[in-house]
Amino acid sequence: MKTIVITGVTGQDGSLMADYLLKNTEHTIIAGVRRLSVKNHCNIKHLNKNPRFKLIDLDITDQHNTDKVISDFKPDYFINFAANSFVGNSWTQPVSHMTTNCLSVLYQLESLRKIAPHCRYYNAGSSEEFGDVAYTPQDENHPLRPRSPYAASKCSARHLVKVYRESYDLYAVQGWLFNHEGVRRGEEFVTRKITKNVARILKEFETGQVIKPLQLGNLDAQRDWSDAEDFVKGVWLMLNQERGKEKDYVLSSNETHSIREFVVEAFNFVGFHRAVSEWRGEGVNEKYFHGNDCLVEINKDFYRPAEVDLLKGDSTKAREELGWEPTCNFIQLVKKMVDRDAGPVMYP
Ligand code: NDP
Ligand code: GDR
Repeated sequence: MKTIVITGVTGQDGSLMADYLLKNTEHTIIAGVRRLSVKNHCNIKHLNKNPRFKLIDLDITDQHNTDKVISDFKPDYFINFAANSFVGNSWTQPVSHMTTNCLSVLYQLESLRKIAPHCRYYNAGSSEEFGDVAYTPQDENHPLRPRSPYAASKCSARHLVKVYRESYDLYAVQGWLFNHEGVRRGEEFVTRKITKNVARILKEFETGQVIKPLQLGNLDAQRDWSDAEDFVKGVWLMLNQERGKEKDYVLSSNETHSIREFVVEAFNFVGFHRAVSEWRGEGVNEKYFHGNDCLVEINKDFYRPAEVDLLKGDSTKAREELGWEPTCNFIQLVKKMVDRDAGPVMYP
């Protein structure tokens, strides 16, 4: 039985990783949470009484706190999912992104090097590191070309992980995970924002209220979306490679879809069928209509100062070398999220 520290456990990936490990291993989870004035433990409240799930205070930007946790528990695995993870916010809080997503990684690596060098370490890397992409699909050899302070912080962390792996023979890896979503996704990310608003608009339509259109930014950005539940398995496989041969891998669906496609499919599932709905207008004046009802409009406040236009991964290596395989495709993912937010009953 091993001891595993997971950070970011109140978020999507950390909570799913805790569920996955509690179900599939006998290990004990030390779950780091930071103190907030109002608790946001909805993703982990079902684990409250599990004797193998122990909550501890861990703000990853506090070096002393990090040292103390690593010293107290001398973990076998340390999985760092905690981050300032919203790209759109990284232009207004760049220092916070760099501190949380990069400097904290350095605290963890330094602490592990000194106190628990046997520990296997994972830091959450991102397809955002590929940025203004040089080629498609993006694989492990793609250059790092960040387009946001968030992406720059993840690239910097990646360099640190590599340096510590090579300098101190630590087992330290950082995957490149393409977008992964699900019913625990935060509501400001575009997929969940869409499915939550589809549910609201359906209700307004059914009850004869005036429909308040969903407001979005750049509809033409393309993303490689997967189910987060598939990805935590991939992370665990990355953490359990043969010692000395550990590598960083891309996890992706190997497909790409635009925000526009996600919108169409999500509305289609609740009965605003694509056959009787249409996009009208151009640029900031573009709108999505179902008959005379406007469902979506553009608000340029959601445009970003610099955009990552196209992400499409190539996870061949992870599939061949780790034996990892995603189980949920794009349409199944949209349906799963719409079903959760709008209910499974299709509007005729
Ligand atoms: P979420 O935004 O859902 O979760 C982020 C977590 O980090 C929350 O639990 C948050 O805690 C915690 N956190 C933030 N700051 C601190 C801090 N100073 N100390 C302790 N905890 C903190 O992110 P995801 O689960 O979606 O992503 C997990 C990781 O994977 C992140 O590093 C993200 O950047 C990366 N990633 C995600 C992808 C995705 O598509 N989901 C793709 C590629 C990479 P609190 O609840 O207190 O705010
Ligand atoms: P992303 O996810 O930036 O890819 O980062 P997000 O869902 O925020 O944006 C995806 C794309 O949608 C466009 N977009 C909008 N985005 C949001 N949030 N809100 C809108 O209204 C909107 N309209 C259009 C964006 O411009 C963008 O092109 C996620 C995070 O989980 C990161 O932590 C992770 O590293 C990457 O995925 C891989």
